[in-house]
Amino acid sequence: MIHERYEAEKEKLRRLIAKKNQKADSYNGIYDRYVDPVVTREHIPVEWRFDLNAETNPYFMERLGVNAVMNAGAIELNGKICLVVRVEGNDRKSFFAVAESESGVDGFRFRDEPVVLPDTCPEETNVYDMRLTKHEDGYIYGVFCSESKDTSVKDLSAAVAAAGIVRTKDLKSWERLPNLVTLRSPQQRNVVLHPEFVDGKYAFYTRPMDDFIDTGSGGGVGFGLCEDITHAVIDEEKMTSLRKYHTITEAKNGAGAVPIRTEKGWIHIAHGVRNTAAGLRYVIYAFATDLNHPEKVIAEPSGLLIAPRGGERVGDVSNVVFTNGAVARDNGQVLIYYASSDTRMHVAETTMEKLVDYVFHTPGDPGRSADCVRQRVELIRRNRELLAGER
Ligand code: M1P
Repeated sequence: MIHERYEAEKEKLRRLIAKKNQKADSYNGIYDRYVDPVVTREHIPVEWRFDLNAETNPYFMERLGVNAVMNAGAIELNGKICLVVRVEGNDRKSFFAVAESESGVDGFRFRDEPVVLPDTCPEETNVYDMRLTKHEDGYIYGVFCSESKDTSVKDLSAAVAAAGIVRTKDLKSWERLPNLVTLRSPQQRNVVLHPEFVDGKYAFYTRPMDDFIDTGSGGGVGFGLCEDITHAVIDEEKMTSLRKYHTITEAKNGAGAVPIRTEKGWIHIAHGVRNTAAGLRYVIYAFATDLNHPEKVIAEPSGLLIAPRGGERVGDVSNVVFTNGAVARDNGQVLIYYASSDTRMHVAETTMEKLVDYVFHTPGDPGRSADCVRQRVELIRRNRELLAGER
């Protein structure tokens, strides 16, 4: 017998999914935020959490709770926006699940069951943060973090991060390929597959790391080529977007969404991390690379694009915004999906034109307070002259 509480919980979920999202009234001219998060733990189907049987679950308890949803890869497929969401159970293990929406800003609904990836790595403890690349070879690739316990040291928390690779055509059946091997970097996280061949090879943005948390000698976002995606091995990693002292990327950075092709260059939306007395602070930033040399940075607007604001600042890992998915639609709309504080998913909406304008016309970071204030005073004076002329 189905528990009487089931319908009430299902109705709550129906109302949540039917709720229209509104643009927030904060303004920066670059993108619009939305009032409500687009996917939260409350969006998880009731059947995924509860045993519905009144006999085996008389109190209608959550038997397999979900703690958070975050860090979703994003893609447009058959006219729908599909997010491959990182769902974290109460047991701290993450898995992937596809949530779909027509609008991309509301109405996200999870498919009937989560993604069950081929279980090919017995030592793999956790999987998370999939980037979805529609590659010109015809596959959709998912590159994600495959985390295992580091058994070579005594520290209970020691772990090893590698880049897992899967491919699909429909986000339903998935083929698992061997993990990426980077010959010169012991660990990898935040790896993104470039959507086009470069010199006839598969190209990856990497994030070389000496350690699971600290990037150590890793200087920023790397870039490497490999011949065969079914046994992906990268030897040399060139550097693209660098970590820099006293910037938003000082502690670390990492590639986020799959780069977006524009007439002027590839636009990258990534994350940067700095350390504070309150812990690490993660923000989202953007830069552009050369169309023919996707590792060569050609435009770097100063500072952050999206920072955690208001309620976004609080969650399981507070003061974090993180992106690993954006969709550029044929009508020019660009949807940037980001998680706040490792807890829920949001969207920021802009257009290709605005994104290009932002990346190529926002001044760069002059690097020192004295130069930054000069930069700002110049802007103010130009504006004052303009205002005086118009009066
Ligand atoms: O907790 C914030 C983020 O931390 C990691 O990012 P990075 O590798 O740059 O430190 C990731 O584990 C990510 O999942 C998480 O959101």
